[in-house]
Amino acid sequence: MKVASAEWRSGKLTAESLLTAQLNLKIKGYVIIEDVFGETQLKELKARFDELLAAYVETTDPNRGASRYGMPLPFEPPFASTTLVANPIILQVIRSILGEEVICSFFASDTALQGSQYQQAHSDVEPLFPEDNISLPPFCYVVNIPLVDFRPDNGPTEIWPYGTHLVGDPGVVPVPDFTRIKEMRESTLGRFTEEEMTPQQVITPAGSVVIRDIRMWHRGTPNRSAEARPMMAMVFNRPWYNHGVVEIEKSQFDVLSDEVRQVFRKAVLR
Ligand SMILES: O=C(O)CCC(=O)C(=O)O
Repeated sequence: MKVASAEWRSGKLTAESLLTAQLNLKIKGYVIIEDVFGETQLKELKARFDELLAAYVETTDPNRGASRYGMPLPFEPPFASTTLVANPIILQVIRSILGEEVICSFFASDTALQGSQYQQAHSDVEPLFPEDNISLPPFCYVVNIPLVDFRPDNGPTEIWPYGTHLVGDPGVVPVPDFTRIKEMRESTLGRFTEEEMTPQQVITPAGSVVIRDIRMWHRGTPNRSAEARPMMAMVFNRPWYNHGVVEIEKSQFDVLSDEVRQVFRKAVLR
């Protein structure tokens, strides 16, 4: 969805825009907010990201499937800018569903390099009440920030919207062990998700932000281009949900605005 300039200026969506975002998240399981970041900010983010990724790849084996890296990000500039980690519009949307007390509990990235293959479709979390098999209201959102345009050829994320985020049956929700991707893909469920339920590619330009229900089934796809396909990944959740923890240098935390500190109040300070 597009945000009007008056909304960017005031840092607040109108009631109608907010409703659009909420309906997308609740019914489809995701919403894309366009034009959140401009060229200058993107360039700065990408330049620093490329340096970190090059060093990481030197010392680390692929950890999200072949030629894929889940890389932690340092909570410092240019990544830890307020427009990125506590963007007023993004927070307004998330808080309007998860409540004012929302916290950020994950700050990292996912990169598909040339040669990466399909991941098994998966939800990022196990059902919260596995013994009851119930569909629950949203409690946790992933915020993905593409650092390059997501195109059909460079490994865009694929998603199964309109309902997979509401499936609470632990016998059905795919939560793969990434060492068993081949086996999982050959399973009944792996075939079913592809043949009976066609996924959608997230094709969106750099500068947009994808907010998705953490439960929605999704997967990485092959990057057939020569360049890496990086995206930042943050997780925002209701404060009682134990998703993870962000680590922040005390000196970095001390200079954060009150607004940012509020969202990162459960971070571990080093
Ligand atoms: O990189 C992507 O597009 C998705 C990655 C992902 O879902 C994962 O590694 O769990």
